[in-house]
Amino acid sequence: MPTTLKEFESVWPRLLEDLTEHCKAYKLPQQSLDWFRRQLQYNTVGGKCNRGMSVIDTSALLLNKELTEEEYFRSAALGWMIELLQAFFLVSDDIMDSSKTRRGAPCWYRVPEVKMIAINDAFMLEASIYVLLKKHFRQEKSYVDLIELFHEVTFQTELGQLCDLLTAPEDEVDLSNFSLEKFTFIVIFKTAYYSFYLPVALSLHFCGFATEKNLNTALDILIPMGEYFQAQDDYLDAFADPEVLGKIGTDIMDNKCSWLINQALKKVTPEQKKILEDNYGQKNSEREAKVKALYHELKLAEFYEQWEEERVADLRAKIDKVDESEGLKKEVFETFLKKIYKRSK
Ligand code: DMA
Ligand code: MG
Ligand code: MG
Ligand code: MG
Repeated sequence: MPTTLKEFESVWPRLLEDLTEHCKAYKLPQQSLDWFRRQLQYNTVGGKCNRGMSVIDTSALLLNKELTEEEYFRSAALGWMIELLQAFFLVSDDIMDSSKTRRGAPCWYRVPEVKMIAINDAFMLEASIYVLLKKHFRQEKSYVDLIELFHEVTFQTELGQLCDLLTAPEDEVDLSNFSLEKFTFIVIFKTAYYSFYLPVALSLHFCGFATEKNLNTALDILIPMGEYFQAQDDYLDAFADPEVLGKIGTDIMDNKCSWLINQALKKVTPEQKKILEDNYGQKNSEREAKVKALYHELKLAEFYEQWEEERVADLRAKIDKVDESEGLKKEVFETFLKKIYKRSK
């Protein structure tokens, strides 16, 4: 049985207490401690937690048994470290993308008393990973591998964010800057490594199955899966109901090299291209609406649905070929794919 959000969330208070104790040892003034606890809660808890929970589900599948209480706690702790990493990226991403809402609430930097303190808060979310990793995994043979994995995946994500931001300058809209090649680099680096490869790689280390072959197989499937997931994120940015999605899309106004604009550019007539040139990347909701209307005219939603079926068929074919001889299981990837196929949030 896959774990539930309720079970996963029940582990969080213990980790919050670990972080609190660490600060108390430094005699951190009460006001700062209260702030740190509040922002940890605000930014880390309340999401879908698919990334975090998949460390637990993957571990149960790899070990082929129900996890003991101790194993559950430890794999959940690794899962929460991914959620902390995600919180660090999201708090920063929302500042850089001028976003308004996240998980149905104001983005942290938009809470009136927070503003740019959010920058330091983001750093502290990241640093918390290594406090917890040291406390709970210091004695493991895999400790250095786990640290290196978090460091490398963080660097990869930051490369993706860099390319995402540089491809979307605020003051200069030049649609010829976009291409599917750039899109592919951006989404693999900013999303696929930390959202898809990281949970499975952590679980492989945790279970003692982190052979080179297994890690490579994981990369080979999870990077394209993450690519598909971020194309979905880009599609939902324009087409989903913000109430359901929990965030208001900003990609058109932010001049992003998204999946939709790249597909639109392949389909437009010269007249339609002019509409994009005049209206894309402007902080103006009427212009944004014109771009969305063109997306509808180009039938991008229907095209997306068809594209999704092809991607999923490719992924299923890849999963089918997984070599299970070193302890990896096809089911790990099947479960992952099931969670994101046709998602609406
Ligand atoms: C997501 O990019 C990538 C990271 C590292 C947060 P995004 O800006 O499309 O995410 P969202 O749509 O959630 O703001
Ligand atoms: Mg964003
Ligand atoms: Mg972004
Ligand atoms: Mg997005």
